[in-house]
Amino acid sequence: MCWRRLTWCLVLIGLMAAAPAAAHERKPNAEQRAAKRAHVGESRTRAGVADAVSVSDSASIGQWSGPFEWPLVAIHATLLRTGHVLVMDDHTEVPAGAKVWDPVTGVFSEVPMTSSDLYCSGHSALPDGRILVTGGHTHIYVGIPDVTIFDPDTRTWSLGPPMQYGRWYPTNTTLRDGRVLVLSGSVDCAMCIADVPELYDPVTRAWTSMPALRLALPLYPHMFLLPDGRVLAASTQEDPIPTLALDLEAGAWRLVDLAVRDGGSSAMYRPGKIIKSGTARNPDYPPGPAVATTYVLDMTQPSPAWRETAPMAFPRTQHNLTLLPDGNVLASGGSRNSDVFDLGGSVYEAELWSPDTETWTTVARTLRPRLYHSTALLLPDGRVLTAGGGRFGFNELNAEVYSPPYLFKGTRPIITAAPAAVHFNRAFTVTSPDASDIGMVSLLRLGSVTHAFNMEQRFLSLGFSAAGRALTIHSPVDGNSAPPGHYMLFLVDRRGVPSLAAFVEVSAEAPPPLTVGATAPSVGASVDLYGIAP
Ligand SMILES: [Cu+2]
Repeated sequence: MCWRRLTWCLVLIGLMAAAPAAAHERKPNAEQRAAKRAHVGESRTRAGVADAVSVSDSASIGQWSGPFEWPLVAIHATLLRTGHVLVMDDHTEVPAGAKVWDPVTGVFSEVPMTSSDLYCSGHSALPDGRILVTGGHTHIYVGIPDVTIFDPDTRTWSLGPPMQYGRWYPTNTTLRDGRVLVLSGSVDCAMCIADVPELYDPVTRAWTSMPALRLALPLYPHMFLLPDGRVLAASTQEDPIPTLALDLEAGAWRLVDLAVRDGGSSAMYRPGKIIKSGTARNPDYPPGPAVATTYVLDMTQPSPAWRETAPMAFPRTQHNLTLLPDGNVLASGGSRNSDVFDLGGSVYEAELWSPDTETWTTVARTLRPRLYHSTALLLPDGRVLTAGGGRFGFNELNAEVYSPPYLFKGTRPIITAAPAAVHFNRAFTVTSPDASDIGMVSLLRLGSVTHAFNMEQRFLSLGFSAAGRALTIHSPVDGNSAPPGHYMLFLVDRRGVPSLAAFVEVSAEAPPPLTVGATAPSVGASVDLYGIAP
């Protein structure tokens, strides 16, 4: 742990002095009661996606269902390899505040967790599908070093070996061999960033600290494992930053793009290609307006730099970007300003981004705001769950589910058989009566989302050929393209209509060793992470 550089500390102290007090402890119970009264719908969702089609509009703008009353604020949401969703709230508000939601039946199961408050933790899936939760909450800006693991089969929690540092708002990034890199998070004050990266090995159940790579990234950095094995820091939850990449094998941070481009949410929409849009904003800062700007970065180019593309139709902060099986990106929720108490700033319209045209299209509106602490998650049936928002600001004890336009364009292709597991860089077979009509085979890692960033989602379009009812598909070449673990495989027809997902475990026959270099870090003398002159 260290204090951030003095200039940054002074700026933040100034901001904090003007910020609303007791950010994560506010309990607007009257608002919660009002929210319950305002909610319509039912407490269970149905699996059907086409049973309420409202004719032609839905084929162009999609359709929202809900809101459905929920028993907790979905601050954290993770798709499990069982097809269920692990949801977590602030445990001080909802004792043992974790539940599992079944998207097919709409039923919640209790999965009590009482040894730590996992609010504002990091989370990701281990290669076997268990969920690794790092850090959590004791107080605003005070993290815990706890490591908590959820088993989706037994629906039980266990404690792993603790990290060296307490972390509140950390980011987990799964690496090519299934190890998990954990970065950032507050230790015990607003300026006390856990700047030493830590690496968890699920085989040895041991942590490795990497003090030579220390870097005080702002909270919840948007990290991406690139196809070449580097780990990109594209932006963060709270502040714009210059763009850096961590080369673990060389043991160095390298500057990618010195230009500070804002991004409130980010996603890797193709291997090595990142989109970010809107405004990064810590809601503890004084409120400010959001922007609609959108940038893309192609890390497969020799000299990558952010390139501005057409903006969203609406300024947003605290929105979510969700990768879809047809390769497009959904922006949902967020606010025109960072005042979490101003529901008037809510953006209800969703937008779809096409990587082909690099433009946004406004689609259907939600009924509820999705502001700070809201989540969005791709489900195995191709719909997108949005839920939560609150526990600082208005508590949204409800969820809505979006059916994108592709679910209103006719019959869905069918997967009749798919392997449960594949190894890297192999051909495998999926059978479908629609094989001759398939235009894309997409593979999406199961999402794990909180604080406007999905730490796990990634999209791959797999090479394939069709013969009769068989599709011969080429698996991801290695763990840098697709870290070992569980994925949703979709067949997408030539109209862009996806099948239901088949769950596929992707792994190496023998995991390649990942060596971590011991040389000193090299961030670059001219780099100022926070845009503040030294
Ligand atoms: Cu939080």
